[in-house]
Order: sequence, then structure tokens, then C-alpha cells
Amino acid sequence: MKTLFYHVVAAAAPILILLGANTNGVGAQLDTLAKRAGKVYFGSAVDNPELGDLPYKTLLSNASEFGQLTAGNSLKWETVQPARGTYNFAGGDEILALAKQNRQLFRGHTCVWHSQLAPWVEAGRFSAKELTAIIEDHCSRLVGHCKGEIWDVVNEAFEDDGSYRKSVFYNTLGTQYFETALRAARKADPNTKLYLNDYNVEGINSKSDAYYTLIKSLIAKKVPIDGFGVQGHLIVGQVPTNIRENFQRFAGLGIDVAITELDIRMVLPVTPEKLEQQKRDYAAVIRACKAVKRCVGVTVWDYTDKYSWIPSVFKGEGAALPWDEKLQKKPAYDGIASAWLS
Ligand code: 9MR
Repeated sequence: MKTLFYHVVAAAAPILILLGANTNGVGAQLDTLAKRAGKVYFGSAVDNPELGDLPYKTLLSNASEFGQLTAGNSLKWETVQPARGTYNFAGGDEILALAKQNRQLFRGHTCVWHSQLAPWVEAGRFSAKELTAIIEDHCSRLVGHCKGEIWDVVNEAFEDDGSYRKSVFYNTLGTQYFETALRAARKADPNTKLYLNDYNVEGINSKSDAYYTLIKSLIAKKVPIDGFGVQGHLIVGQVPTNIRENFQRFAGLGIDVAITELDIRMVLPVTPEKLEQQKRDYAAVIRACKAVKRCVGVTVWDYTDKYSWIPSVFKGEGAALPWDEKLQKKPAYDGIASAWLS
């Protein structure tokens, strides 16, 4: 009996491998499942130093799992234009080339952001006219460099209470800088999908209301905008319940929605219960995207706990991603897969 069992298992193994079956009992992989659910991609962020980790890079390059990559750091202002007029695309190019080689989509992140900004932009105390020219130059160089892709043109422009963030851009130009950046991006590449992107805008709240109002007014002024990026830095057990309704209202404006930086963190240590809750939470987020036709895709903010930004910023928290530090799939992986299938 025992011998027969082993024979059956041995005979089935190649078939299971052929079907792409994994230990979680779900056949297809995450990008494949997202596409089957009518989406454009399931993707991951990546930062350049991680590419030296071969097992990591091999899994990242599996286009059935990840159909899209975001450069997690290397296209930010401080890196890409550290001094006025001096551009450095080395890191961004490395990730762009990898995506092209793997036939993965590429998301540019990000043109205009108050954080990881080159110090010269604030230190220069530029006039409105000068800062406008600087934004135009920066956005058109970035978008022109990565043609045909997706761009987070403006990142994190609002405070959580829905007021405009008092960045150097807002303080110098008021709300005009959105239009300046978006128009420059469109001119640099008419085919790029142009997004505004932020955190704490997953559900309906003051901050997502503020975006709704802003995007509506940009559309009314015929300013080019293609999508709203919802980052999705969430907490286990605290996923908002009205994500779908929120996405639906942005879709109602005639733009796309994407989840751009998904991770769902927990207080450490990891327990089986927390992992099960995390699985349900990932599934809930994916189901919300699945339910809204204009939600085009989901990107996790790196795929493995090994390279997550969470532990360095939220002390005592972590384990936020679908793969653990040893690149093993967690229950969250199954949560995502089964939600795409549901
Ligand atoms: O993942 C990025 C991390 O390596 C950087 O240290 C950090 C600095 O702010 O930025 C992280 O990415 C952020 C992204 O660019 C915008 N949304 C929040 C992300 C997490 O901080």
C-alpha cells in the first residue's frame, strides 16, 4: 500500500510541476491570476542592492508571478537629479532593463515628491517661474527616459486631514504644480499613464475626498491624468471596509485606479493566527480591486519580508509581505491567489 502511494506521488509530481502547482495548492501564479481576473498586472517593487541576491532576482524575474516592476528608490529626485542639471539614471536603467528583459511592465516612481528630494530644490529658494521650469525639466527628463510606461507623477501631496501638504512645491506654486508636472509628463510621452499616488487613501476619508475633488477639477481643466495610485500600506486586522466603494468613485471620474505599494504589517512576533488574518486581509484588498473594472493592477512594496521597509520604520512590526524572509510563500500568497480566482 505504502509502495503504491509513493509510486502515485512520483508519477504525479512532473504533472504538478508542469501545471505550476505549488505547496499552497493553488495552480497558477499571481500575475497569471490577475490577468485572468481581467487586470493588467500583479507586480512588485524592487531596489537595486537586492538584485545581487540571485534567488531573489530569479523569483522577481518570474513574469507569471510578477508582470510589473517598480523602482523602489532609484528614480527619486535625490538620486536622479542630485545637482541641478546633473541626471543619473544608472539605478533606474538597471531595473528598467530587467523589466524589459523579463517582459514585465515598469512603473516610474516618482517625479514630484517632498521626500527624498535633492536638497538643492529647497535650498535654492526659487521663484515660482524658476521652480516651474525645474519641475518641467525634471518630469520631462524622467518620463521621456522611460517611455511608454506608467508614472507616479506627483506623490503624497496631501496630509491625512485632506489639506495640501506644505511642500516647497505647494508653498511656491500653490496647486498649479500638479498641472505643470502632469502637462510636462504628457508632453514627454503621450503614451505614459500618469498617476497621482498616496497612502491612507484606500478607503473613503478626508484624504481620499481631497484627491477626488482635486482630480475632478484637473479633469475639468483638461489637465492630463490617467489614474489614482493607492499605495496600500496597511495593518493586519485594520483593512478599511470601503475600498471597493472608494475605487468605484474614482473609476466614475473616468480614470484608472491601481494599488501601488501594498504591504500589510503586523506586530511581531509572527503567529499562525496573525498569518491567517493577514491572508484574509490580502484577500479583501485583492477582491476590492477585482470588483472594480478600472482597478488595473496591484503592486506589492517588494515581495519578501527580507527586503521590506517596515521593520526599519515601524519598530517591532514587520512580516508584511506574501513571501517570508526565506522566500517561502506565506498564507497571504494563497489569500491573494484565491481572491483573484474568486
Ligand atoms: O521603500 C522605500 C525605502 O527604501 C526608503 O527608505 C523610503 C524613504 O522614504 O521610501 C520607501 O518607499 C516609499 C515610497 O517611495 C513612497 N511611499 C511610502 C514608501 C515607504 O516609505
